[in-house]
Amino acid sequence: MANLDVTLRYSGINFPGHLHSMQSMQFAEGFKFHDTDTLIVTYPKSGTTWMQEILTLIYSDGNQEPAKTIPNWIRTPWIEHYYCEDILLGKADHRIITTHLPYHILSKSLKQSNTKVIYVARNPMDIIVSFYHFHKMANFLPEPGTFGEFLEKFLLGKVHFGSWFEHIKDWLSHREEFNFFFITYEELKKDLTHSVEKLCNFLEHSLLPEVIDTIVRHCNFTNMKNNQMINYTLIPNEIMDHQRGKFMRKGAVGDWKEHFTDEQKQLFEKIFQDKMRDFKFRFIWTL
Ligand code: PPS
Repeated sequence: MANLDVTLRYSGINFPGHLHSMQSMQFAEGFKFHDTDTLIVTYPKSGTTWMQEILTLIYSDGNQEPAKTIPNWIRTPWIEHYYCEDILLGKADHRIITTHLPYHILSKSLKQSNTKVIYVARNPMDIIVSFYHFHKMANFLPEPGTFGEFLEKFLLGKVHFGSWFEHIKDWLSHREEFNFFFITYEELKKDLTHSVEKLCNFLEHSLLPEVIDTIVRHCNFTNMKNNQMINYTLIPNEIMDHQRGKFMRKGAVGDWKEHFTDEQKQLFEKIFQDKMRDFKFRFIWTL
C-alpha cells in the first residue's frame, strides 16, 4: 500500500492515504477498547515515539529485548493505521495503542472502557518546526513550501491531522471522562526519572529504582536515535527520504528560536491568544 500522494478526508480532517483508509478510520472509530489497554494520544511531533518507548520498557519491566527487536509500529500500533487491525487481533491484554486522532472521532468508543489514556503535549512552536522538517522527508505528506508558508497553514489548521488547537483543547477539556494522564515533552526532557515514576504510579505498575534507571538510560535521545526499531531507518527511502532529514532530528526544547523570525513569533502569539482565549489551562513549555 503506497498511496503516497493520496489524501484521505475523514470527519473534516485530512490524513495521509499512505497509512489511513476509510475502513481503517471506521475500525478506529468503532474500536472496542479493553480496560487493560493503554492509549497514547498525541498531536504529531509531540513526543509519541518517546512515550511508545517508555511504555514498552515499563511494561517489559526494563527488559530491552522487545524495544530492540520489534519496530514501534508493531509493538505500539496506531489504531487508525490500516495495518493495525491485524496486529491487535492477536493481542488480548495489556495492549499499548497509539493515536493521533482528535477527541471527536475516538471519544464514543473510548468512553465505553476504563482504558488508561496518556496525553503527551509539546510546545506548539517546537511541534511546527519538527513537523516542517518531517514534511520534507516524509513522501506521504505534502511538500511544506517555505517555513513561513507551513507556519500559516498550521495556524489555520489546514495541515494533515488537523488543527493542533482543536486537538489539545478537545482532549483536555474532556479529560474527566477518561482514566487520563497528562504529561508534556518538556517534563520528560526536564526530569525523565520523575516522569517515569509518575507514569508507573498512574499505570499501577511499580518498578524498582534500578529498573527505572535502566529505562531512563535506554530512552535518552542518543540511544533512541541509534535504535533502528524506532528511528524509522527501516522504512524505505521512497517513503521516508533519509537523505532529506532524520526522524530523530534534534530532540530539543526551544528549537523554534532557531526558526521563527520576530514577525512569525508575533503572528503565532496573536493566533494562540485568540484560539486559546477561553481555555483555562496553564502550559509550561520551558525547562
Ligand atoms: S510522530 O511522527 O508524531 O510519531 O513524531 P513524535 O514521535 O511525536 O515526535 C518526534 C519528535 O520527538 C523527538 N524525540 C525525542 N526527543 C527527545 N528525547 C527522545 N528520547 C526523543 N525521541 C523522539 C524527535 O527527535 C522529534 O523531535 P525533533 O524536534 O524533530 O527532533
